[in-house]
Amino acid sequence: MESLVSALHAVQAVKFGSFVLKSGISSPVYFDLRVIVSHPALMNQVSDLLWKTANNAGVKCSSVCGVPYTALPLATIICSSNGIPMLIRRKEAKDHGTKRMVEGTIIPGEACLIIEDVVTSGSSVLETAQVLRKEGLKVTDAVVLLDREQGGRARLEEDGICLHSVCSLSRLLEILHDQGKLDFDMVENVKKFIRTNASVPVNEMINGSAERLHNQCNVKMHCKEISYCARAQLPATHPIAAEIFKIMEKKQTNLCLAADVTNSKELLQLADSLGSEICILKTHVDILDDFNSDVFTELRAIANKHEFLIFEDRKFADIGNTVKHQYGGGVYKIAQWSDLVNAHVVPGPGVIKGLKEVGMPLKRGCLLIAEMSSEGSLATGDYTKAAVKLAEQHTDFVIGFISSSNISGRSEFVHMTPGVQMQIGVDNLGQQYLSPEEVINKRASDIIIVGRGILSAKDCKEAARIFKKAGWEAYQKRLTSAKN
Ligand code: S5P
Repeated sequence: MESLVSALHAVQAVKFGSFVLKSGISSPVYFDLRVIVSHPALMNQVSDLLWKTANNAGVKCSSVCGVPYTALPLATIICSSNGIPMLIRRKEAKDHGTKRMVEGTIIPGEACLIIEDVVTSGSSVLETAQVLRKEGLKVTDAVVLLDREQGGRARLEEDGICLHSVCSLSRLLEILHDQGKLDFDMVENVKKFIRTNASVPVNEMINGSAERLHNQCNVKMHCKEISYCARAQLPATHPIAAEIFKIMEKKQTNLCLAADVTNSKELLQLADSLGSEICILKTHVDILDDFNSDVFTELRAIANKHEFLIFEDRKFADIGNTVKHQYGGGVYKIAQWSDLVNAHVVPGPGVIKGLKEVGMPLKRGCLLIAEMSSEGSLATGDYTKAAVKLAEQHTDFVIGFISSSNISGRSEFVHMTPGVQMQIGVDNLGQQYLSPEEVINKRASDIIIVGRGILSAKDCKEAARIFKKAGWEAYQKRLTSAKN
């Protein structure tokens, strides 16, 4: 192991210093295991260790398949040296001839072992497993050179795949430290970076500054590579955000209904009839003509029945002491029935601290309004960046943002985007609309908030289904394109 780690370091497959990643973030570590193809002795050593790791774990398989592309040559060496049949997974089906996704002789029912270079979220192993399973093969094990210890193992286990790793990131750091190649500060620095940037792929570097990239495009794309489900398991994810991610994955929906109706009965009817299509129901309690507290007891029961969370869109924007009363008391007693609330950041951290005093004991979460969908909004640029910073300082209560895109690039935060209709447009009061595809796929946000796009439809249930489908398809497209 020591010699392997030393060799990986020597060929710069693992580098330490200061790197600007494709995502715009600055990282103290950079992995590029692709370089090992230029070092035949190292290729043999890695292949040998991968195979030994699988054997030592008692893995039995009839064939081996490498996740394209880096692990392909590793699988080739393993198969050739050990006399094991190999299967090749295509990244895209051939557009002529057999249209096969897997090349080689497939014997349905037989076990195929997956080989991979690095596992982060586990998504690329999972994708290969799905393709192999579709062909009737059994996939129960995967062996990886480096486990970054960022939730991949748990994610794969959920899908019935046991992950065996030659080396973990913490072991690699330990070895390099013992060999005098990394000082203590750098080890701690990398550990901290990996912990707080759980989903950032550190194998895509750009030349240029993070700032420049950020200015070009406000969308931080690195969230794209990992599923809602995997994000639920990240250590930094707040329990409320984890619950949202789990509901989204289970119900296959990233739709939040903006239930902007003025009558309680209508609100409850909507919640019950559309509950199965949504992950969150957003209310404006102060627009109800006939508010009484029983309505929200009933709404909670409906939310439990259909598994969605309730988000009161109160947009708190006062000093801490005032918002505390507004949130916990008054007629509405919002904190008693709403899982989530939101706040403007214009008052500074006090607004979060005030809300926190009421919300934290009740295990509630809060979204910061970092951007708005209305024409001429002042929540842009430095204001938006300041909102992200505030969220980072209050992760025990803040679970994400109201924003037009993925502004934080952090997988543990939820990004919710209002101003969504099937067609781009503007209403007569300056509300600007984007499509689900634009919001979820192109801008890498997580949840679409839809009000009138559903409420003004002749058939609200059908309209909700259309938005649900469009939002989910855009999410799947995003995951797929991130992997290619
Ligand atoms: O910037 C924002 C923030 C929010 S929360 N723009 C918004 O439109 N909203 C809310 O989203 C707004 O209060 C309304 O409840 C919903 C959008 O409704 P629609 O009918 O325009 O889809």
